[in-house]
Order: sequence, then structure tokens, then C-alpha cells
Amino acid sequence: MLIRKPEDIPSSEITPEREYLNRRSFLKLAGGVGAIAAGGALVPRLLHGALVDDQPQADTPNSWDQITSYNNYYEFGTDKADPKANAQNFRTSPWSIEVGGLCNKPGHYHYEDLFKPASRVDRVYRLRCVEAWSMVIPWNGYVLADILKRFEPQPGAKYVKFTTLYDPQQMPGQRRPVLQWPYVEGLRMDEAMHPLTLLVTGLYGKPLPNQDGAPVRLVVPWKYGFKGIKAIVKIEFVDQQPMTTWMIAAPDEYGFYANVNPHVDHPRWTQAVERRIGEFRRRPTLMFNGYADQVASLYTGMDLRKYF
Ligand SMILES: Nc1nc2c(c(=O)[nH]1)N[C@H]1C(S)=C(S)[C@@H](COP(=O)(O)O)O[C@H]1N2
Ligand SMILES: [Mo]
Repeated sequence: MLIRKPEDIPSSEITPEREYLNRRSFLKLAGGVGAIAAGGALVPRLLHGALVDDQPQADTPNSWDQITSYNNYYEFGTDKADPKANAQNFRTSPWSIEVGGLCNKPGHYHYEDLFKPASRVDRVYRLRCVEAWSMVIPWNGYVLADILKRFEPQPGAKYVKFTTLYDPQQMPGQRRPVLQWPYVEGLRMDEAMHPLTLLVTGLYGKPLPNQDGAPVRLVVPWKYGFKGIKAIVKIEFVDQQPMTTWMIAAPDEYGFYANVNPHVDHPRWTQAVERRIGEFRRRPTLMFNGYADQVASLYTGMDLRKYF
């Protein structure tokens, strides 16, 4: 896996320039409405009122600056710039994770004992937020299955529940009832054990910045970004589907599965298209965020409109 450090990225890939170039080609095309109506290979089509680029495009990683300046992390504020501004002094060391529930090896595990650099993996994944924007992020982390196996889950464990730190002193957003704190997420056991699912501790080969979920966060690339719970302090093996923070906040808008699905809209907006941060034209959203080959079989026979 090739990981490029920010300084290795050619300036042509950095946002303002790319956006500028995209705008220029858009203006050229928009010169004739006929160009759009013709629908040829080189022109974008209109979908849900947005210009959508249907051509296969490279998944160039977003820049360090984009990934660390445009964040969702309500513990540090609800604006995209708040986490970077407010999380700088968040204490991520020492850190330990409490492991409990239906397993043979419960306990408090120190960060250093769980995450040994020798077994680190580097993966470039697309991240699709439920708000219909997306990024491409070069993560460094650990295959969740490898970590979970060490705790020896019992046969009765059907789901894994994850909990974020609760510390209103350090997390100013938790002083207001924006969400029910602490933030909770969950996966079905087979989703948690899938080889694509990671616990992430770094990006671009550097320690994970606080605004991205340091010291450890979940990444499940075929699901909406809100499943990727940050600053994890507890992992529990449970027999019932856990209630998650976003299900509590708005059960008709955010389901437990939260699989990226262009055919099931959010009640208030389309999920058919997305805006890649740094781009102007929207892209069509792909089933399971483009990971269908690897994960569709997890959901065989399930009605994905019901289990959204
Ligand atoms: N604890 C916690 N985890 C969280 C969130 C949050 O508000 N609190 N936001 C989620 C959402 S909505 C998204 S899209 C991703 C964003 O991850 P990023 O900021 O690293 O891009 O984090 C997710 N994890
Ligand atoms: Mo999100």
C-alpha cells in the first residue's frame, strides 16, 4: 500500500486548484445547454437537480488539510471547523479500553497492549457521510477482527457495542444536550469481524489527529460515516442490537445498519449523489459505498429499505 505524505502530493491534487479546474470545465460545458442534453460520454448529466459526473474517476486521497479541518465530532461542536479548533488539548494518553460483556477475556486494556505497530495495516478508504459529502482517507490502523478475537467472544455475542469517552470537562459539546451522551455505536458480529472493518489510530502515516477521533476510532467503509465512532473507551459483546446515539436522536432518519445505499433516500434529502470534498460536480453514490463485491453477501435476503 502506497501512503503518500502530504508533502508528496502534487499541487495539482490540492483542493483549490482542482476545484478551479473542475469549475472551468463545467463552465465550458455549460456554454451550451445542448452539451448537457446530448448526454455524451464527456458531459455530466443532471440528477436530482445536480450536475453529476458519471465518468469513472480516480479516488485520489483528500489532502491532510481537508481531512483534519472538515470534521463531524459533536463532542467538540457542531460546525465542521469546531473539532479542529476545540480538540487540540484533548488528552489521548494514557488511554485504555474497557472490554466487557459476553467474552472470556474482559478487562481494562492499555492502548499500547492492544495496538502493536507490527500488525498495523494501511488502507485508503472512501468515507461517505450521511450528509451526502465524501472524502478519500488513507487510514492506518488494525483489523478489528484481529483485536476482537483476543477477547474470545462467546457464542451468545451477536453484536458489538462501542462507547465514546464521556468527559464534559474536556468535551465542551457534552455540556449541551445536542445528542444523548456518551456517543454509542454498534455492529452486528459478522460486520465487526469483516476484514474491511478497522480500528484506526493514524492517517497519512501520522498519529490520528484529535479531531479525527484520537487515539482510536472505528472505520466501516461501506456504512455512513456516523458509524465510525471516535475516542472509543468501551467495547462490549452483547446479545441484543444496541440502541445507538443517532437512532435515539432520530429513528426514522438514522438506522442501525446505515449501509450506504443510493436507492434509499434520507427523509430530507437524496442519497443518490454525493459531493467529494474538493470537487464541484457531484458523483453518483455507489451501493455499499463501492464495496458491494466484498460486503453485499452479509445482507442476503434482507430488505434494505426496512433495515436501513
Ligand atoms: N464520538 C463521535 N464519533 C463520531 C461523530 C461524533 O459526532 N462523535 N461523528 C461521526 C460522523 S457523522 C462522521 S461523518 C465521522 C467523520 O469522521 P472524520 O471527521 O474523521 O471525517 O465521524 C463519526 N464519528
Ligand atoms: Mo456523518
